[in-house]
Amino acid sequence: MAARRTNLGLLILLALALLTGTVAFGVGVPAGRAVVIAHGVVGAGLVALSPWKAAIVRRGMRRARPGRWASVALAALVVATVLTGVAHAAGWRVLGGGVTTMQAHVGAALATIPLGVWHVVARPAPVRRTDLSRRTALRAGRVLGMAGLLWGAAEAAIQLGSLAGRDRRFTGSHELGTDRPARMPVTQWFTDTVPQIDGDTWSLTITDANGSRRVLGLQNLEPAQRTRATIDCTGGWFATQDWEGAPVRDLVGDVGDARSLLVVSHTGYARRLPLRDLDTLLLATHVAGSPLSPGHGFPARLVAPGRRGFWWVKWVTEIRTDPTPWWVQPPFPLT
Ligand code: HEM
Ligand code: HEM
Ligand SMILES: Nc1nc2c(c(=O)[nH]1)N[C@H]1C(S)=C(S)[C@@H](COP(=O)(O)O)O[C@H]1N2
Ligand SMILES: [Mo]
Repeated sequence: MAARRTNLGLLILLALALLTGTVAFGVGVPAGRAVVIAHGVVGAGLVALSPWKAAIVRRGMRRARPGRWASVALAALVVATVLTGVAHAAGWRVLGGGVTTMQAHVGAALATIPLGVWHVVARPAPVRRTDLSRRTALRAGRVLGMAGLLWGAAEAAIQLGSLAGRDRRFTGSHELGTDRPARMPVTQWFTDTVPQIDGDTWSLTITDANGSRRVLGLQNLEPAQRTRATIDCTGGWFATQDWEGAPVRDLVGDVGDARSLLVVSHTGYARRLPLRDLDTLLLATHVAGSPLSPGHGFPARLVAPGRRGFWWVKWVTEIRTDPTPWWVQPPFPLT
């Protein structure tokens, strides 16, 4: 295979890996499984192209151009990304030092972006008209076929070898602490720390579509509904629990023409949810029959079935119904 075409193939695969990986992070319902599988196949495609790239690398290293060590650093990061991806899939949930394998995977993947951009600018592989040929299509098909086989072989090894990763969810996450909330990790997105909140003085402010406000205390929140739902953290674990609390529908009052629900934490952390979720949302005060622990959101946290963990706002102090569309926010939290 021509070097230029190999490099173009790598460029496409790298871009697709970053894209599908990011989308996989948003997956909360089984239909998203396709994206997660596609992500694995794209990663395998990089591995499938590596014998051809190895020849390019040898030639490039002999030329000894300035910046070649930056290319080597890029290679190290891509290898680390693939290895942590496969390790996570196989069941190696925690890498060490409090860092999950999935966190390391995403960290290494994001670090490839600046080096990758530099590499492509410094060592371009221009696209030619003749690249749009039957031959290229056949070769691309062959690489995809190899990638599929590689991915299938890895998945078969995980299943047949009975590795810990065999029971992972459609998001790739591993089960941890189902029906035993005390075994569930206490997880913050980036910067939050667990606040100590006094249940007697805590209050919840609810603003409806007309702007009228109500303030509730913990004694006003009847655990009237039980919902069995799965929290699935992008850190790579999930747990299914019986959550009890107040249906958010019963709390918010008049929704009028509102489009979203802003749920704000005592810590300032917040997510905006589409109003169509209203009937499934629960403001939980209890889990598995006991009040929430401080780490898991005492006195009240959002339960958002079908959504990834970062939507499950802990230590809720405010719920606001308003006309802003839910997507007017960063796709992932920033704090
Ligand atoms: C998985 C992603 C990639 C990795 C890990 C990687 C790594 C490397 C390494 C280690 C070298 C040898 C050192 C050097 O010449 O700087 C190299 C050379 C090179 N790379 Fe990449 N590369 C990747 C993707 C790409 C892409 C996307 C392009 C272009 C679109 C590209 C174009 C080149 C070129 C033209 C050379 C020089 C070959 C020569 O001098 O004969 N590479 N790459
Ligand atoms: C350079 C970019 C990336 C590469 C080469 C890459 C590669 C891989 C590979 C090879 C796997 C193992 C798949 C399997 O064996 O099933 C994997 C898994 C995974 N990656 Fe990535 N990845 C990249 C970026 C990302 C990003 C940016 C994210 C999220 C923001 C992400 C999220 C995931 C997830 C959730 C899994 C688990 C899937 C499963 O267990 O089946 N990846 N990745
Ligand atoms: N206030 C607040 N709520 C939050 C977060 C946070 O950082 N701050 N992290 C979210 C993320 S990423 C996850 S996975 C879940 C984790 O819930 P747990 O700690 O009860 O397991 O809480 C969510 N709610
Ligand atoms: Mo999370």
